[in-house]
Amino acid sequence: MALREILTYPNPRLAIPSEAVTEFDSKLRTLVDDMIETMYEAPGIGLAAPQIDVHKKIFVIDIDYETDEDDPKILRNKNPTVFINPVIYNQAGEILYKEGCLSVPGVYEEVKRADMITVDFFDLDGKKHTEDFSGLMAVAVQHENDHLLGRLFIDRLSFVKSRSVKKKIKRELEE
Ligand code: QAP
Ligand code: CO
Repeated sequence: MALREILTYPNPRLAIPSEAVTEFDSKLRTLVDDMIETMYEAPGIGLAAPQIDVHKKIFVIDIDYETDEDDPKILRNKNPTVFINPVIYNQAGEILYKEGCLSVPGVYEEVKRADMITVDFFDLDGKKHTEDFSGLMAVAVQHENDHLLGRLFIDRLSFVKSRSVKKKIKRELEE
């Protein structure tokens, strides 16, 4: 197990579209283990492979875990789901959620997404799953799937808001 470095905006490598996974082997398991470890350490509730500069269609999500009140290093109720080669369809309803992203640290903005989705995806054993998601899990899946397309949540804000958020980040990096 190893921690991987997380790319941050405006790194242009975050815009590279990911390719499908073809080999369900031990190398894939090690990569996913590292992604899960990196997500919990951050800490975050989702991480996509391109965020650690691996441009493959993989993301991990865990919206269930909790950190110990006394020792934030202790995590309880871990329940990570691994999504490989996901395809989202049957998008319905609307949900507004104030999103953040480990690749855009310190920025939180409301994004409108579908509130009900169906997702086809593969697990580490290469087994196909079809599952429905709503609420925070639907938001997380759409957010992470955007990473596989080379898109960030700050690309989904209004034209004016998106431009001002990006300018602010770049300005703060120059200081
Ligand atoms: C994506 O986001 C997501 O700015 C996962 O300083 C977002 O884990 C899924 C984080 C919204 C569902 C709803 C962000 C940590 C973590 C920061 C994250 C930060 C530290 C973001
Ligand atoms: Co993100």
